[in-house]
Amino acid sequence: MHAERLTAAITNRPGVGIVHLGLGAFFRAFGVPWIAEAMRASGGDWGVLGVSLRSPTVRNALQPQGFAYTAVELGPDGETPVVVDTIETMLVATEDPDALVAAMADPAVKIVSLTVTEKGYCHNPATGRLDLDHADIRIDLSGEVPKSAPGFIVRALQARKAAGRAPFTVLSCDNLPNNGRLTRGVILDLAREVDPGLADWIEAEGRFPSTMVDRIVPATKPEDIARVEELTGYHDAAPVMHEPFRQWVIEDDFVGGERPDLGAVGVQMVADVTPFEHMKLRMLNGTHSSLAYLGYLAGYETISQVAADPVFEGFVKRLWQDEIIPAVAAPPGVSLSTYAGELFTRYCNPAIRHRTWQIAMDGSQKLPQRILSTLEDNLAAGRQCPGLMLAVAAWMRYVGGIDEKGAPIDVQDPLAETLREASDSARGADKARAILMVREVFRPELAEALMPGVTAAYERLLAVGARKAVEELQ
Ligand code: CS2
Repeated sequence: MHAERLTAAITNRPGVGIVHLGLGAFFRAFGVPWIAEAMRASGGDWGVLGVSLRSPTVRNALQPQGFAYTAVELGPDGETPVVVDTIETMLVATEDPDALVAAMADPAVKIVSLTVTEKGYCHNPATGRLDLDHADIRIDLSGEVPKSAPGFIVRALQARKAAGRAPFTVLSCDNLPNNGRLTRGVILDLAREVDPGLADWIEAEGRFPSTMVDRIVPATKPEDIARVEELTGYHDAAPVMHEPFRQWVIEDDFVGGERPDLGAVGVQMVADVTPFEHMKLRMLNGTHSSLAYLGYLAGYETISQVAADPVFEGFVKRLWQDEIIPAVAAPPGVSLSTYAGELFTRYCNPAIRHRTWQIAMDGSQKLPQRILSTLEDNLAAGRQCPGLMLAVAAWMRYVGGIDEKGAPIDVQDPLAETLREASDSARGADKARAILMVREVFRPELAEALMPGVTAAYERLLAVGARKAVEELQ
């Protein structure tokens, strides 16, 4: 049955209404199934055209399966596989950039959604503005064909304007603060370089609703593919594994009001997403990153292993209670301590093998909204934050590239080289001072305010190691 659904030529497919840039495991386990549910509930042509901006891997895996795949929910009651068949087709931007621009300019497309990760917006993490010196943006501005996600969006909007069509709604689904506003700023900055008239048109007609997205979806591992085959009897080359929990909060501000009926299937359509997104970025992603760096240094492979260590359990609970909740305004009707308790239960799910190394990736792009903004608010209010300082120090130790046993760390970060050079330029806790000078991450005033606490925490990491340094805080 499962195999038949996966391989059957799917008839009565809806037309493409959404182009999704950066179709990875997260959106296939989150947005695509949710859009499918909305179409089942209320109809509409909201089929998804998926885009890989660089690598053909996902397209190559999905094409022979008619772009259908298995999403497996890993819950307390076991594994539940579901077939998702809402992806109409996929394009790889590097193979045929013109086809992608044409697809985005098609009048049937009403929404361009994105999960391109923090670095895909080509902005400066410390300021949130487009980085005009970014290598991909330079190509967007000088080359025949665009390279970056903002580059494709601007080019396609230009084509729509020239054809007298309305713009599409740009729906960012990445973990960035005010992701809609940030995307709008980046797109307008780029459009203004291309043609001020285009920028004015986007400013007036374009819509960039902010969103909060939440579901833990670890990268699919080879053993997951084998497990899905065991479970379903079918070899799916690209299944996705996810937790049961999901939450999607979207500002209801779409061009012409055109969107799938997501509100009918549990998506929260709101006027202002800010309190939800603050809560999630600071409480979930902030502790995820803290546990990832400290846990990695302590020798743990996954978040559930870290959470099972009582020392880390005490640490993260105190972090929420003493340092994060005081810096978060609760969304209407939400109890932040209940939310923290639910997060801890999610982290403990042993079926979710979410590697500390995966979460540790791209820290230079993640830290500002996950940890530094909370620290800033606490410092301004005169609140101590030894736990968050230790987390920042652990990140610094991590990007130094050598673990506590002297083994190299595979640091994945667009600023990896800069950070490594800063770390290598000094000795002992002076390494922390040197990294605080990296202006893409720390504004000067913030660096100064963090200096005493972060260097002291870094010293403890050097002296006693991550686990003991965490224990000392209890
Ligand atoms: C994680 C997120 O990898 C990471 O940085 O913190 O992907 C996290 O799992 C999601 O935001 C959960 O919604």
